Amino acid sequence: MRRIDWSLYLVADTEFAAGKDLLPRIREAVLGGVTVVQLRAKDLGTRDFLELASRISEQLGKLGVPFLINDRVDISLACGAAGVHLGQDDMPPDRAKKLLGRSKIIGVSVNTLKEAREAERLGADYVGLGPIYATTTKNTDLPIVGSEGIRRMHKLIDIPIIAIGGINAGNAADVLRAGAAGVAVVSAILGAADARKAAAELKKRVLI
Ligand code: TZP
Ligand code: MG
Repeated sequence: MRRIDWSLYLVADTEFAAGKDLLPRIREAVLGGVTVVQLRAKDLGTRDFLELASRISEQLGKLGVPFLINDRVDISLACGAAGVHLGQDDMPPDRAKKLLGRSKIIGVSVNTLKEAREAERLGADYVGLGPIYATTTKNTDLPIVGSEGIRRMHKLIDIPIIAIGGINAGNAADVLRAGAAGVAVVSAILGAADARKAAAELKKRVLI
């Protein structure tokens, strides 16, 4: 796997962005400083998901930013993405790696140290740890991790920790100081009127 700059990770969520065109927003966000993009499309069928993923993949290829697909190994392969982001109920990372090959990136969502250790053992390249703070973007009853939870995990696992959930320009620096390799956001960028400006504002706080 090539070296990735995890510092500002945009989760491009089609449900959150409903009614708005994601492509120009993603482009603006990258121009503002986003370093990784994941497409999360829980509301799209396979055909629409693949069509959108292919357009984003082409755009991000030109911009030189790695592109990951949420949940779907098949869509990741079909659109030529850099990898996949898997939840606890999705395909285990070792099986996904077998299908995708060693050069592709595999991320796993975790909420506990046990889940993070298991993801690392099974060959995940990074973990997405959350929710760090309260968020209304994702319906979840998982416990809040907080910056202390990042700090504890950082001591015990070797793969990068990407923090997610309720992160904005006001708390991003705390998250990085606790040991996260980057911050992942939905609303802090996609909910802003100006995605480029919002990304640039976050970027200033996550530069180490
Ligand atoms: N996973 C854990 S929290 C979350 C996801 C996808 C939502 C993050 O959204 P926001 O708007 O950055 O809090
Ligand atoms: Mg999933």
